[in-house]
Amino acid sequence: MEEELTLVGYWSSPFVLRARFALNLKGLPYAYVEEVGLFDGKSPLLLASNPVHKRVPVLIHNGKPVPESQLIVQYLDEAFPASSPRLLPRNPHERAVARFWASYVDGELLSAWLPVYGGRTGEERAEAAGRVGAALETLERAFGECSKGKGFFGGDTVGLVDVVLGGFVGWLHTSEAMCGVRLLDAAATPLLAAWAKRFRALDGVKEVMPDAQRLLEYNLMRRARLGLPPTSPPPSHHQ
Ligand SMILES: N[C@@H](CCC(=O)N[C@@H](CS)C(=O)NCC(=O)O)C(=O)O
Repeated sequence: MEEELTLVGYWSSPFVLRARFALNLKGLPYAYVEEVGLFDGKSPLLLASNPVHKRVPVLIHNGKPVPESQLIVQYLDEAFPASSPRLLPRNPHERAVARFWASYVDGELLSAWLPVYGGRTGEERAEAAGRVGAALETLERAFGECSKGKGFFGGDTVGLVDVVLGGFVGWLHTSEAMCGVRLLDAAATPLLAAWAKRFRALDGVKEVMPDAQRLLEYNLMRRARLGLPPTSPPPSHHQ
């Protein structure tokens, strides 16, 4: 049977990027549909395929929708077991460990990150960046354990945690311009800084990784629409 894969997405979304990375790295052909009205009137396709949360990404496989980025990544691994790389380890304990760190990214890292670009004051954003830094230090230790001295959380090849954290790499690299704090910095988290460089250079990743300047412009536009002042780093936090 011919497989039909469609991804409904939005270019700047770290969650959509995860799904794109997984599809691209596995070499699965898919149609990409940009949800142009994500913040101003969602498309009938999005409303029908994710009626509960109405958010991107949604993967539609042979007409059946799968919402939620982490579920999509895991679904692709299960639905296309012959497509490498396998993103989830075969060993049940290693698989549980990978899921733990993937869920840590959406819990600790994401909740700390949101005020870095959505915070009202420079101080608020810099304080949030400090919390992101602490979460990244924890992930630095996780990288040491999961990668076993190889290049990725998944070992020699990319795995679930690489793809999940990888969705944030483009945004994390904008932190200095947003709040004056450099994140994914070799001085603080050398393993993660090197990993981020390695990850964003991969075929299948580099083509869809959003450009930092475009993200900054997008963030300014979103902030203006939400009535928030523009981001300019407080001078005391310049590095
Ligand atoms: N937990 C979801 C989060 C998805 C999400 O927040 N998507 C945002 C774009 S970054 C969205 O669709 N926002 C539109 C809205 O909330 O109305 C996932 O992992 O897929």
